[in-house]
Amino acid sequence: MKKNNSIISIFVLFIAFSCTSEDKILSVGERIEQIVAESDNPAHGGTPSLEDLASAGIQNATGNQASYERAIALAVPTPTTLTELQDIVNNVNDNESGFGNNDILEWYDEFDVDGSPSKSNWTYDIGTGQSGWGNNELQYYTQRSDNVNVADGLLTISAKKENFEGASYTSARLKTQGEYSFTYGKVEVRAKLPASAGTWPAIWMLGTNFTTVGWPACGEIDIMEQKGWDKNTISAALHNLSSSGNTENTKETSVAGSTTGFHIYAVNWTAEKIEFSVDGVVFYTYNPTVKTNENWPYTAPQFLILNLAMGGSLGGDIPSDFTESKMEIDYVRVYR
Ligand SMILES: [Ca+2]
Repeated sequence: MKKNNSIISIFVLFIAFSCTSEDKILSVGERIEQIVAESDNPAHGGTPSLEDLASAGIQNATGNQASYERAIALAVPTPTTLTELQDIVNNVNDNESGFGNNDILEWYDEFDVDGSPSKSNWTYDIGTGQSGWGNNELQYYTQRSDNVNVADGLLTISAKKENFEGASYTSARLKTQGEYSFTYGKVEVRAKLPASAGTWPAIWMLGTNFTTVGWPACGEIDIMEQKGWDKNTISAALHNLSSSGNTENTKETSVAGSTTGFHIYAVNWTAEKIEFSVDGVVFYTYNPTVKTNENWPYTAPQFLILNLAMGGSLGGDIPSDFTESKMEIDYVRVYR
């Protein structure tokens, strides 16, 4: 906010100077060009601010500032007219009300830069958590390259058998918490799942208010989980105040070759329903007819989590000869 005010101040000074020296005020088109130029790096506190948009003549810029910045920066072609900019703002407004088409790419990681995952996209949960992250999981999560690495266009999360900080296994758990969250949208994750028994891979989301209202009030959306003892099946689930833990809001589907090839695990979240699919085929829709605070906390931002657990309630028994198993992810894309 401080930065935005200073930008406005500079702009006002510029107008004042222009008026006295050349009597020239920026046209709306020039102001939009300036806004677009300032939006080149929106992930790092870029502009435009809501005030900037309003000063350019944009109506109803009532949504989330970061969403406008991302949408303008990602727009192809770059908006250069008031109409184009207004269309983008209108689309963001639709998305944030939950009635958008979820067909415009807003955030993604293609994992095309080797090394550690992008620090501007991902943070980590480290350690064993309380009671094995609530599920009696056996791994110690690290952010070492041994457990999480990007190479050849893929993110690889490797679970290993090794003695580490008192645990017998290591692995990794990445999240976008603090970096990216969204309300309503479509998530697509192209992944190849770990083959070994005893592994429990998960692609899921938690409400950002997790830290204040706790679980399950924050709402959890499980896009893909796979049990350690059935590598031909995956499941999707919802956890909230109406049902959590051994939730009644869950459904399985068979995915032949889930550990030998890549498949696209997706969720389409709108104000009306949450649809889960594999390779474009919807297998579960959650849409309580009467939505309450208990069964539908899904009106607020959620962040993404990718992890590979060992053992625990859904990992089950780990073979004594287990050494290593990995989940590979080609991309994570969010459309709104
Ligand atoms: Ca990739």
